[in-house]
Order: sequence, then C-alpha cells, then structure tokens
Amino acid sequence: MKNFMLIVTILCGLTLNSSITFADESHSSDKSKWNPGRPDSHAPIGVMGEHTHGANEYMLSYRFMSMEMNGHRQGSHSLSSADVFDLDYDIAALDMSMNMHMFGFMHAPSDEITLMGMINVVENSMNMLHKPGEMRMGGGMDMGDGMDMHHHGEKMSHRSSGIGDISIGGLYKFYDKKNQRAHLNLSVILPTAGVEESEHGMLLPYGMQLGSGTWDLKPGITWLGQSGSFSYGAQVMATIRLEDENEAGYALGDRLDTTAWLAQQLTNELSASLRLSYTKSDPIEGLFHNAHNHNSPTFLQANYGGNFLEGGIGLNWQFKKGALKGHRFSIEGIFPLDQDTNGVGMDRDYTVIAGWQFAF
Ligand SMILES: [Cu+2]
Repeated sequence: MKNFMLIVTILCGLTLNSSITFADESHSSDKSKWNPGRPDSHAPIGVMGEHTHGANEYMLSYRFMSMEMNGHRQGSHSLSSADVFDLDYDIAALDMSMNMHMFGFMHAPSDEITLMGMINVVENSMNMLHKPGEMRMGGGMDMGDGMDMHHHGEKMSHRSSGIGDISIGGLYKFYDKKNQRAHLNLSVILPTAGVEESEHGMLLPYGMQLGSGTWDLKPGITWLGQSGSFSYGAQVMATIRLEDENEAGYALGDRLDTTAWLAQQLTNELSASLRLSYTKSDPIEGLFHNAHNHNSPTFLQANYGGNFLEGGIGLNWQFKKGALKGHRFSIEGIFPLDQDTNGVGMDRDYTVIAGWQFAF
C-alpha cells in the first residue's frame, strides 16, 4: 500500500509538470509521426524489445538487473521462518538475490524489421535457515565447518553464477501513424544456461539455477504512443516452453507478462516513467533426475510461479550533445503491489534495473 501511495504521489507530480513546453520538438519534420528522438521513445528500462529501429541502425546495450527476495510467502500471505518449519520443512530461505548482466545487440535491416540478440550472465545467492533443535536430515547436505547445528538454527548460504539463456529474435513494425507505433515480438531462447548447478555435491534449488535450460518461444505484441510531452505504451509477452524437460529433468512453467507504462518528457534529454506489470507464471513441471533434497520449499516444483502485480518508477536520459551524445542511461525500480505465489514461494522485495544503450 505504501508503494501504491508513492506511485500516486509521483503521478500527481508528473501531471503538475505537464505545462513544461519543449522548443526542441520541432525537429521532427512530421508532427503526426511517432518521434524516435525523445528520451521516452524507449520504454522504461525493465521492458525488453519495446522499440524498433530505423533502417540500417545498430544498437548496443547493457542492463544490470538486481532482484531481491525476502523470505517466503504462501499465496498472498507472508510466512516467517517458523511458519515454514510448521509446514514440515526443515530449511527456510531467508533471502535471495538474483543479479543479471544483460548484453544486447539490435540491428534493423529495414524500417519494419529489427533483429535482436541478448546474452545474460547470472549471479544468484541465497541464505537459508535450518530448523532449530532439529537433527539434520540424511541425504548428505554437507554444511562443512563442523558446526553444532542441533541446538540453534544454522544459517547456510549458497551461490551460483554463469552464462544464462541466450535469446535471439526479431521485431516486426506493422503500424506507424498518428503518433503511434505497434510491432510484433518473437524471440527464441537457446538452452545455454546451467541447470544442474550444485554446491558440496548437492543440486541447488530450481530457483538458484541459471535459466530455463529449455528451448523457449517468446511471442508478443507492443504498442507505443506519444501525446504532447507524454508517452505511453503496453506490451503483452508470452513465454512458452517448447520442451517438457531440460537436461536436468524439469521445465520452468509457461508465463505471461503484461505491462503498461506512462512517461513524461521532463527536458529534451530526460524523461520519467510509471509502470504497472502483471506476470502470471505456472509451476515447474518435471523434476531433477539426480538426487536432491525435499526439505525446503525451494526444492518443490509446485512452489514456483504465481501471479505478481508490480509497479515501477523509472528515468531515461538521452544525451544529445557533448562526449556522451547518442548515449542513453536509464534506471527503473520495481516494487510488488500484490503477490499470489503458487504454493510456498519466495516473497519479492524489489528489483532495480539500470541500463546503457547506444545506437549508431
Ligand atoms: Cu534498440
């Protein structure tokens, strides 16, 4: 609720600012055409594949995303570690962070078609708490260090890192009139991510693996519009797993991502945005073929996915002169507004995405 009030406050602030005028907008020769030369001609940085390029343009980009999760929840209720132990689990996750470095490339062979590719490097870490006063379960979870874990809750931390899934795709712009544009998105995800990451000889939970590890298809549609100093857009994107299982034996659930945003140009180099996103994600299917624990919610397929409503606040800078001319820098903070996890999932805390983009 606090986040929601914050967004409303900022929305009001943006509206009050709308009287600012821009001398620079006249460089667009055709006023009825969607203008690609504005900072808000790119969506908030957390949205992918949201703009097309003009014929023969290239773009390089780098995004850093940090997603923080804090403890567990069951459906719409947050759970304490004690609640998790009461549900007959021996290990509760305290927190998890997923950091992603995303390197992107775009090229438009024509005004209608833009090709894009992205490669991710993923770094995950998770802290877990062992149930206090519990004999350690068998199965060889090697905690090392020879600590006495039979009387007090023992903390463990896990890490994984490496190349994530690679995506290759294209955008087809089919509408470009009346200050609006629309395009179709289609990407293929290559199963390049490690999905059998382990520590101390034991598989890490599904959520700590580095990607889907299956061939996936991501079809979508994106709509963009501009009106005075405001711009807006919406995107619907599906993720469809083309295989029943990856090399480890499971497949992440299909998901649907929908988002809509409103941005305002504050100066000819800076814009601010508000965004709502709704994600629906199915549970994991299949399971690890190799030996793994079942004593933590993060090891059960049914505890993944859910429905997530989130709000985002972002800024885009587009440098128009000086040494940084042509470079864009953007940042977006994303906060959960409503979460309904499948089973005992993890509680989303916040996500921050920062990016650099350079077109030439
Ligand atoms: Cu681009």
